[in-house]
Amino acid sequence: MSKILVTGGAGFIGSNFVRMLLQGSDHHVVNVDALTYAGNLENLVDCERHERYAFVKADIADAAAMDAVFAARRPDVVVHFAAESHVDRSVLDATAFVRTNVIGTQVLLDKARVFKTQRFVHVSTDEVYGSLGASGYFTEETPIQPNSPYSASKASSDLMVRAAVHTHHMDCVITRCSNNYGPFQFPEKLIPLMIANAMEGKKLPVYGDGKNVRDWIHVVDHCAGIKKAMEQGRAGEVYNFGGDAERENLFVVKEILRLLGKGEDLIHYVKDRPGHDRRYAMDSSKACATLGWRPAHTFEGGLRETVAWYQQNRQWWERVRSGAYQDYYKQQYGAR
Ligand code: NAD
Ligand code: TDX
Repeated sequence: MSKILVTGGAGFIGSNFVRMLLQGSDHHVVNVDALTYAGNLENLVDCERHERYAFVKADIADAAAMDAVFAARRPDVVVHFAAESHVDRSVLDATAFVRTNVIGTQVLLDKARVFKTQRFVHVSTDEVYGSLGASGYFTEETPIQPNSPYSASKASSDLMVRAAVHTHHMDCVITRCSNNYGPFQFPEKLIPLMIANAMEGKKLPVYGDGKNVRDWIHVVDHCAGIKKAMEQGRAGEVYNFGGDAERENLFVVKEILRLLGKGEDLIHYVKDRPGHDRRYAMDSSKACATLGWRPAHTFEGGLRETVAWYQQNRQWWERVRSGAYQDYYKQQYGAR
């Protein structure tokens, strides 16, 4: 039994990971999250009264606040999810991306070193490798060539983690994963946006020609990989996780419409994203061979399950879209 400090646990992947730890281990979990627009404590309603769970509202880029958290909680392990995560927002303004993703990571590394945290798991992305042509895969040896302000900030944080390993001999592991989908994903990302828009009979905005390719992985498979990397990963190593599910965006959108019984006339081609990466595809063979990990979901099965979740949890995403979810923290924890 360890004390795990999870950053960004009120977000999409972090909340799924917190739930996995509470249900599938005897670890204690401290969730540190600033509750930006992407942080939603309604993602953890079923966990908030768990005896091994605690929530702290704090900003990872605030060194004094992190000092207080580490001094009070003395975590054995940090699993670091907190980030600005949406590429389109980074195109409009990269300031918060540099602050949270780069400075926030450096602050956490500093505190983990001072307070002798045993292990630091840094959750990163395939986007640090840049964009692929029609063939080939990203391996852990692929050079870092980020193209968006988001991926540049994530790559910078990866390099700070690498430096902490080499300079300070810290026990850090970096995970890099492809595009996640599943329950509790904020409806600004492709899959939940398209599901929610289709359910409301709104247009589905497809960027460019819709032929960009992403390698889709169910969030639970990603979380299982992070848990394995946390438990068995070797210090200083990078582990790639992908879903073995490369699909063109247009295919994904049409599949969502089919599952919802809606017509393709809702598809609306819009101006392309500036600097839009064409294709991502992960080679996860290292994680399969050394961690005994593999994705359990097929894309078709995972998408069907996910569409059903958004149908059954309409109130969850309607409260996100209306902004009502932001009142939840005040109601549950008081005005702090
Ligand atoms: P998300 O945007 O849903 O959640 C991010 C969380 O971090 C939110 O709860 C937010 O409140 C919190 N946060 C933001 N700034 C903070 C700060 N300064 N201090 C404390 N908390 C802060 O993101 P996600 O999709 O769950 O992604 C989680 C991590 O996984 C990120 O590091 C992202 O780069 C990485 N990742 C995401 C994907 C994906 O497909 N979503 C794929 C690979 C890697
Ligand atoms: O409205 C849209 N229309 C559209 O065509 C949106 C939001 C997206 N797209 C396209 C852009 C991409 O080719 O769909 C694809 C997926 O877009 P996003 O969901 O924004 O994801 P992406 O940009 O690929 O980045 C995601 O995967 C890697 C996450 O947001 C990152 O946090 C993660 O690191």
